[in-house]
Amino acid sequence: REMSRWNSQDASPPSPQENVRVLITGGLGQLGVGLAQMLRKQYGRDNVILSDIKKPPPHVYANGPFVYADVLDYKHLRELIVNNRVTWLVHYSALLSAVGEANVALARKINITGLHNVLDLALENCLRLFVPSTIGAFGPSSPRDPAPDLCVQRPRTIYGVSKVHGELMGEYLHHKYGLDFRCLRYPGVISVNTPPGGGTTDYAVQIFHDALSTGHHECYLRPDTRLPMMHISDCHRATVEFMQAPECQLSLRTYNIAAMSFTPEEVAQEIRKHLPHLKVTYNPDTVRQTIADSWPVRFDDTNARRDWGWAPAFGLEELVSDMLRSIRDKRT
Ligand code: AKB
Repeated sequence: REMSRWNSQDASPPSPQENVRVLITGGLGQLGVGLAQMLRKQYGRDNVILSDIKKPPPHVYANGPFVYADVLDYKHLRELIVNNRVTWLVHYSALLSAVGEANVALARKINITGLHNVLDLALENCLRLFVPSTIGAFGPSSPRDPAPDLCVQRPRTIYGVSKVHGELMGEYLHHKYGLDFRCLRYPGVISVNTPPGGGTTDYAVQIFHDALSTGHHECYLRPDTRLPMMHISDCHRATVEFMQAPECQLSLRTYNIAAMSFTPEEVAQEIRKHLPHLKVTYNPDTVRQTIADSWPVRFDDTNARRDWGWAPAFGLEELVSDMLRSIRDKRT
């Protein structure tokens, strides 16, 4: 697998007229299905291919193409990209912070080896490549309130280390070979339809389900743990708008995006405006509390706002109303 393919005569970057054909890896995690839905509205159902190593539920098959793809299988991934004339790759396959600490070897394999495969394939096939990064790419020595785009990044989780590695590799290949690498640092993402899997910010999804079912949430973080968060529809819209931004507008290749920051107690208070009887008890677990304490409490996203017009639609109030309404709708 030689990187020099990028310089050969047979590969040229896609022209603006060229059909956008998207492949999403790790498509059955928290973010893939919703992003595919948004992209399909703009580029057509069959031009957005979801992939994962798991068997999807029937509605995923019904809504558009789905293929098996293991990011550790370089040759098969290459075959998919070539046969499907893929032009954009969205690389969602990764182990999140808490689950990564519980299985460092697997996290290293998926988050680093898998990323290397995707970077090589993007170079070789002149793809526009999106790789998400995270608030977890910062650590205890980073400025936390707010964390700017460019600062010290010494994360203490394998997840964070792999994400910093991804940011740096992508930017290196962009500067050296012109890879169209694009990376957003996501806050904790709050969604209804697709649960998060093994993150430190997951409580902020579970608390809504508990509020509507038992009326009691046991939180694994302290009540005053403030973290940046975002509604999933803002996250998808940011991703699509960033992928569509003309290259000449991008002064960076890795941007923070922000929407709101809250603590467990603040989100609980906002939920109590709708459900006054919500009870929250706190039982901090050492692993997730230590991770959260090392992450930014606020994100500075002025560069994203200036360069490509990022603006969130959801604040805490809108997020809480929308989550409660959506969960209720789903149940009826
Ligand atoms: C996690 O908690 O690991 C993720 C993230 C903030 O990247 N949700």
